[in-house]
Amino acid sequence: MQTKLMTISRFIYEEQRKYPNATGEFSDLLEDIAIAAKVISHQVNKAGLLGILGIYGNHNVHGEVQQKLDVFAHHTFIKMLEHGGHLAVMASEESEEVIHLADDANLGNYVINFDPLDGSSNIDANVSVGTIFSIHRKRSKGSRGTIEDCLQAGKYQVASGYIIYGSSTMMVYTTGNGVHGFTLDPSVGEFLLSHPYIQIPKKGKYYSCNEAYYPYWDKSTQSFINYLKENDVTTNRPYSLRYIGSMVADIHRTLLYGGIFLYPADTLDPKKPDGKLRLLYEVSPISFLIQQAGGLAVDGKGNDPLEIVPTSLHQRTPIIAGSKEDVEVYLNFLRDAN
Ligand code: AHM
Ligand code: MG
Repeated sequence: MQTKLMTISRFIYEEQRKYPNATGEFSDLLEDIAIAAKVISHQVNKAGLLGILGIYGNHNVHGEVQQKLDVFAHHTFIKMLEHGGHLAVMASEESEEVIHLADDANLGNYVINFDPLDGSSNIDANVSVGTIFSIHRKRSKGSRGTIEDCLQAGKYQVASGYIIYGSSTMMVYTTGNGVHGFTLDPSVGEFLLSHPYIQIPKKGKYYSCNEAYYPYWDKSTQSFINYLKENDVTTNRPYSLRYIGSMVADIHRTLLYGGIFLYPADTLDPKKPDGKLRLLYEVSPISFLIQQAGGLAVDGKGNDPLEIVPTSLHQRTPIIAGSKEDVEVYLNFLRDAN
C-alpha cells in the first residue's frame, strides 16, 4: 500500500482539525520543533566539512565533555522555540537549571524538556545521533513556568518524540494517538509522512545494551541476557546483539524491527545506582513513544516509568523497553528473582 504524500505541516493540521476547540498553539509548537530539527540536521550533515567536529572544551552538568554540536543544537532549539509564543519554560539536558524565556518573548501554555543532541560521543565517528523532546502543559499559576512544570510525571506528556540524524533525517513523534514518522526530503526541505502509525513488532530478535556492564547488573537482568543467548524456540537461534550506544538510533531500530533495549541499574557503582539515562530527557519521552507503538517500557523494578514523579531535573532511571513479548519475558525473570 502506498503512503499518502503528506508534509508534516499538513499532518499536524489534519490532526488539529479532529479537536474543534484546539487553538493551534500546540500545532505551532510541533511545527517549530520540525523547523529546529531541519536547522540542526543541516548542521550535523555538514559538520565534517566545516571542520567543527570535536571537543568543545566545556563540561556539561553531568561532568561529560560537551561537543561543539551539542552546544549548537542546544542553542538552536532554544532560539527556534522561545519566541513562538507557545512555551512558558524549558529544560535541557545541557543546562543545569530550567531555561526561562527571554524577557521580550511571548509566553504560552506548554513546557518542553529536551536532549538537544543525544549520543554526541559518537559524532566524530559519523554515527547517528538524535534530538529527544517531551512536551507537557504548564500547570503553575503564573505566566512564566517554573521548575515544577518541568518536573511532571511522564504520564502527563501531551507529546514526545525524537529526530534522528542518520542516513536520512527522520522526525518520529506521538501526541497520544499512535506514533508517526516523517522523513526529511533534503531536495525540498520538507518532512514527509513515511511511517504512519508505527507498530513495534510483538517480538523481535535483537537485544540492545552495553553488555560490558554485565557484571554490575542484578541477577535477574543477567539471567535474562543469558536466556536470550540460548536458542529461541521459534527461530532456533539465539537473539542477536545490536548496540550503537546512541539511544535514538538503538530505539529507532527497536521500534521498527522489534527486540529489546536495556539500560539497567548498576548495582555495584554507588554513583550510578539508576543507570545512566535521564528520566526527563530520555526515559520518559522514549517510554511514551514505545508504549504508543504497542510496546512496553518499564523501569528496573518492572514499573511504568511514566508514573515516576521527578524530583530533580537531571535524575536518572533504568529503562527496559521494546517489543511487548520480549519485555514480558524480562518481567518474568524479575518476578522469579523476587
Ligand atoms: P548522552 O546524553 O551524554 O549522549 O548519553 C546518552 C547516551 C545514549 O544515547 C546511549 O544509550 C548511552 O549514552 C550509551 O551509554 P554507554 O556508553 O554507557 O553504553
Ligand atoms: Mg542524552
